[in-house]
Amino acid sequence: MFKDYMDIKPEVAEALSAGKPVVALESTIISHGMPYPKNVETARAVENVIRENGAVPATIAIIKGRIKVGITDEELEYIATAKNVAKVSRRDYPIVLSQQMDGATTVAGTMIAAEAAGIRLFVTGGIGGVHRGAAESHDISADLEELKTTDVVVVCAGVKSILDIGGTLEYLETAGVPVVTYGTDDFPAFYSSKSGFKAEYRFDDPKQAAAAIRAKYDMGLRGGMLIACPVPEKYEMPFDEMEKIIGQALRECDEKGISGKRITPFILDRVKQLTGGESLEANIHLVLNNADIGSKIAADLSK
Ligand code: PSU
Ligand code: MN
Repeated sequence: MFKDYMDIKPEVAEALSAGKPVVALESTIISHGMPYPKNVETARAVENVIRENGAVPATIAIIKGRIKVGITDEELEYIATAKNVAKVSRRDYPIVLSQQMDGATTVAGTMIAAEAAGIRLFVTGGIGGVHRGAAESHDISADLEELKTTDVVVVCAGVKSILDIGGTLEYLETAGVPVVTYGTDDFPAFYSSKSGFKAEYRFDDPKQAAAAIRAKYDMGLRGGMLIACPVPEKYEMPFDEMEKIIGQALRECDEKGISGKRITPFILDRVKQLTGGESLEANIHLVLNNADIGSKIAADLSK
């Protein structure tokens, strides 16, 4: 059974059985998405924001073949610094678990474990999506398929323009995933608050979000929900400037023949270099903001 592979941290297990709010967090953002030690500092700060709002954080990662739902500070340090940490999406689980490997879970990987643990809401930075040129490369993140089937709400800062944002929104529509912006009509583009696309629906407070999530569960509708929060204005980066930088990083990616699951980490790192670290600051603050909003929604949901 699934739970034979999973260790739920006592604090998380207690909160779940008492019906207290719990917020899941992913670990790919720690191991593959940000450099050390900013990754560890950010992960800690995110957990603190969630606690301040009365919820319990559950960062999900795989350590020596065990799925950890909620990690200790030592485990966080380990996953942030260990060599050969696999990036774990749905297809990676059977091998990583059976071979006792270390793994960092993506959005898809985290949703799978969160659902199994009974956690309904998950906070991250950005999700994977339909890549530019996907008609030829077929590069569409497994995150989208997961949102179609797995019952976990994902709070993010929209979709980065390293992806085909319009294509990603079309895919989510086909998959039957509710996409809702938070406090804005504009669908955010991760580093920027506007992408040029609008979402069909918006929430303006945690209560509205929790009510919609409750309705989804009450109806027994399978699949996730995507709540997109704009990066705080102070840390926002101009969309056009980011388009140029991302374009360059994508060309380099092509020239170097980087493919598959290595694309996203490569681009994130190059964008960080090309913006002189500014994109990393935006990334950190948008995750903190999502954690604030997500944990308030989780708190309302557990009422
Ligand atoms: N976007 C980010 N930071 C990240 C990721 C995406 O800004 O760390 C990670 C997430 O874990 C996401 C994954 O689920 O990349 C998507 O990878 P792929 O495109 O290979 O499915
Ligand atoms: Mn891909």
